[in-house]
Amino acid sequence: MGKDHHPAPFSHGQVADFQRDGFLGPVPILEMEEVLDLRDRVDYLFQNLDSIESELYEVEAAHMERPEEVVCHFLGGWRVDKRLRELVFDPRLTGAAAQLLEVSRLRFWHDQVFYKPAGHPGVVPWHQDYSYWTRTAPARHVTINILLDNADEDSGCLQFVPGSQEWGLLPPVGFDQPLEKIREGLLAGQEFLPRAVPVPAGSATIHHSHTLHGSGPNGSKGPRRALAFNYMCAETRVADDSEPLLRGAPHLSQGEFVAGELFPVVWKAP
Ligand SMILES: O=C(O)CCC(=O)C(=O)O
Repeated sequence: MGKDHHPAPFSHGQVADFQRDGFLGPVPILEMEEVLDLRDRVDYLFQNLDSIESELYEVEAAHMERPEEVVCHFLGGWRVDKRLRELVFDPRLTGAAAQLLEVSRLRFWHDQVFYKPAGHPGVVPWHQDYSYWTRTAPARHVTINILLDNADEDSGCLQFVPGSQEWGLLPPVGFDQPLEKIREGLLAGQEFLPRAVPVPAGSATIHHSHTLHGSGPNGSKGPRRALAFNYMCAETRVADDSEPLLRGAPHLSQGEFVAGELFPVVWKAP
């Protein structure tokens, strides 16, 4: 895509692949100079989690308790870092998400950072994103996961189970659980045949909200850092208002649109 991005960047074939498999990638998104800048910014956030924690939506609690064991994962970096905030609105991301979701208006849900230091044993257990998002409905969400480092199986690149977006909703899995935890509850016919997707720095994978995905430990000599941007259909509503949608977000009642400053519309059909 590079700088000549188009609002609908994918070919019919790529859209068909996404619909069949539930994911697409690698997709080039960022220039290398942007990657270098973002590495510094993400390192800063990672190294200062204690002081910025209150500005974020969430930091993986098990990581804070056992940082040598559990992968580092936090939500809300866009509220702290200017460049992450700009990326939320970047047409290279929003055009891609809107096309794959087939929406005429796209809304931002939240961002995430996944940080695996060199040689770190932490994994991201197999999960479906929407299993953590049922407080928003309908399920029409998509994730763009951009790598800031070259990722392969050795450094714990993402893996996906093609077709699992059709399996219905599986239970949520804690990020401190074993990689294979979800497999305990799979049904006959839910064939678990994962595909690892190596991705160069600056490129992304994009996945459907119900596609099973996970990633192994980082056995490499360098960090494996990823930025995830989660988008949804602009008509998404609050399905459960018993708790704030995200920490610090203003209260929205059940049935209301998930809207407001924290959930901007980021793309509209021309
Ligand atoms: O980067 C990873 O290993 C996990 C990413 C993930 O779960 C996501 O982007 O939804």
